[in-house]
Amino acid sequence: MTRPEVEVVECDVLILGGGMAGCGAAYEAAYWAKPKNLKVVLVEKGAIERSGAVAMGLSAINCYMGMKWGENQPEDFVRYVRQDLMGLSREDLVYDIARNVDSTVHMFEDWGLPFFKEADGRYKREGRWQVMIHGESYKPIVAEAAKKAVGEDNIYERIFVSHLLNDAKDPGRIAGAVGFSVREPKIYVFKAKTVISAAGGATGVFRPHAIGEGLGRIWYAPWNTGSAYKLMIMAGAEMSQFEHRLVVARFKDGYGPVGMWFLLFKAVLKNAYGELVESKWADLLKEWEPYGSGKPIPTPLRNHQMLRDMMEGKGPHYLRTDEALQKMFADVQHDKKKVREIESDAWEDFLDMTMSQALLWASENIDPAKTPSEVVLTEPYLMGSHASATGAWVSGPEDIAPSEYFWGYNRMTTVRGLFAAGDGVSGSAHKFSSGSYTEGRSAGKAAVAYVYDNPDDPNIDSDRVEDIKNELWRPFSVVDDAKGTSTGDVNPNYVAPKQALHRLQKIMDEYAAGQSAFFITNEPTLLRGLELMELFRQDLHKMAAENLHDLLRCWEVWDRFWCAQTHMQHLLYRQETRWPGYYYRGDYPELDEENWKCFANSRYDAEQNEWTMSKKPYIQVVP
Ligand code: SFD
Ligand code: AMP
Repeated sequence: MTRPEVEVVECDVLILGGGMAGCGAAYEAAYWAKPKNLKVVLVEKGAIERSGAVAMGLSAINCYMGMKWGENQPEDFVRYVRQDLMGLSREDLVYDIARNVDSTVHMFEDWGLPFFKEADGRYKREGRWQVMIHGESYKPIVAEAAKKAVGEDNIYERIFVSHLLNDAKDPGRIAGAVGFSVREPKIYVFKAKTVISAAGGATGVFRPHAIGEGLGRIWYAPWNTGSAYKLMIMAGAEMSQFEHRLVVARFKDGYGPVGMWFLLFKAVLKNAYGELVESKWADLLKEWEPYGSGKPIPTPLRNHQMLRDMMEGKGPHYLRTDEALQKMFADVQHDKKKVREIESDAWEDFLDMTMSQALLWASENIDPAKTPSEVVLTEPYLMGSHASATGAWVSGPEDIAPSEYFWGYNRMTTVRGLFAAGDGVSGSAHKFSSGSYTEGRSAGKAAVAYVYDNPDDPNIDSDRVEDIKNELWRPFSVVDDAKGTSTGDVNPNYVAPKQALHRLQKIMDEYAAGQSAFFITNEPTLLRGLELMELFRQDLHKMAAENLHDLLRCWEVWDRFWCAQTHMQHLLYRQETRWPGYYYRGDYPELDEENWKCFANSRYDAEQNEWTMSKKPYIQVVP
């Protein structure tokens, strides 16, 4: 590969990732930036019209209060999230999203997103927090608004951001980022007064169910590789709840979501012998008080019940779509038109969001009204926007954050001028697409305020940039140096990115509580896993790229590697099992409210290659 050309881009606000949070940040930052003519730039590895977790579309907006209809208040939502997360949430952040999310959703409707409506004009509810949309074009609608807000010239697409730049004179402050084009040999150096990390959660860290040709058929977006986290970890930002992860029940092999089936269609989960999993294992919940008896049953505890049933050998487990739909048909007296509508909603759920599930049903001759469908638990994902809370430790909003959670600007990390949003922020689960966008808006507004208060130019260390350039292109020189020693993928002198990915997924699956280990680990297992990770790291410098696509894959492996390392450090640190069904510490199998009802935080020191772990208090904000 030829040596890359370098382009330097200077701006005030730099947004990394044009997904839900990134588009929200762009929309809001552009508004507040106008009075002083500040420049807002957004960088995206794909094309924002169809990038990120919402690329395929969605069939519901899972975070909407409905305050104008008196449906819910922000306080209700905080209590719900607290219960689902088994006690541990940053209630200031959750409240902040809840109080603003409705206005975001109303904007989406103004921009043309079609909603299912009730006769009185309300959004049709799937569940208490979820509203139904015809959402195949959700992402193009949201992206268009972001483009209009910041101007197309300020959107840099097909650029993979790989490094953050700390200020040369003040390393505790952010100065910009570096990325490379996935279309031409070109490196971009972005010099910025403030940066918002909104580059999504991490999939592919653990070995999934489908391997080989099916490798990418997972539930969460396969192209989200944990960049939001890796960038912040390497820049020295404090991370929180990085031991947390999401493991969810999904339709087997197609990975279609189950929410609409549980909540709207009232389908139930039964084992192969017709036993109702939830009631059969109701007593299990008593071991997890005070959360076990709360409502709803926390997502990890629902998993825990299913896992116990699996270990008793009672699978396969089925979501009884057949029973649920037949009951609904009977309720409408088998009126043909109404039956058709119910069937069409059921199929649209997948056609809007996870087409593979609809295709799988068609190819397996499954009519959901006649045949139940298998459900499995996924491999773990690292993300902060679903029933999960992995991410950066950020400052809360000044009017509600307790002093322990406040250091100046809403959603600013512990690195000055570096903000996070969406999957990137920890402790504020259940924000989903609408909450992530809302959080992006908050971060965008606060980032502009930061620039108003800190107008001085950042200082870029040119030696550091030179080092990064060489590091980025290393996978090409590895191939050049190894030319002629062998052919194809198998070469004694290098590792193909896919081989590296498989090796990472195997270590994580076996040592860090993956699905084949039934989500169990302990200290000796984790320590052995960390040894293997260290050996793996040495080999990773031998990753090889023949073209720009390979280069992208190499750097995606590095993202996942750093997420994996940090995840393991956190698993090791928290000496309890707080979220059974997500993971179990075999050596600390119980909840320990006295010692561990707190946040576990980490900071990585890249120069020393050391993690510093600490506890941060949980403070109840909402009674
Ligand atoms: O029910 C770089 N989600 C759902 N949310 C809902 O509100 N309703 C639903 O129905 C949802 N369902 C669902 C969902 C997701 C998926 C995949 C399915 C079903 C199949 C969750 C939301 O989508 C999710 O919470 C938000 O999208 C999170 O927002 P954000 O902004 O944190 O992540 P993103 O949208 O994926 O955007 C990240 C962007 O960063 C880019 N990127 N750019 C530059 N350089 C790099 N190195 C980069 N790395 C990544 C990405 O390309 C992307 O654009 S249900 O099943 O839960
Ligand atoms: P999912 O389709 O599983 O991603 O879930 C969509 C929404 O429904 C999320 O807000 C989930 O928390 C919620 N949900 C899914 N299954 C259940 C369930 N069995 N009980 C309560 N809430 C659920």
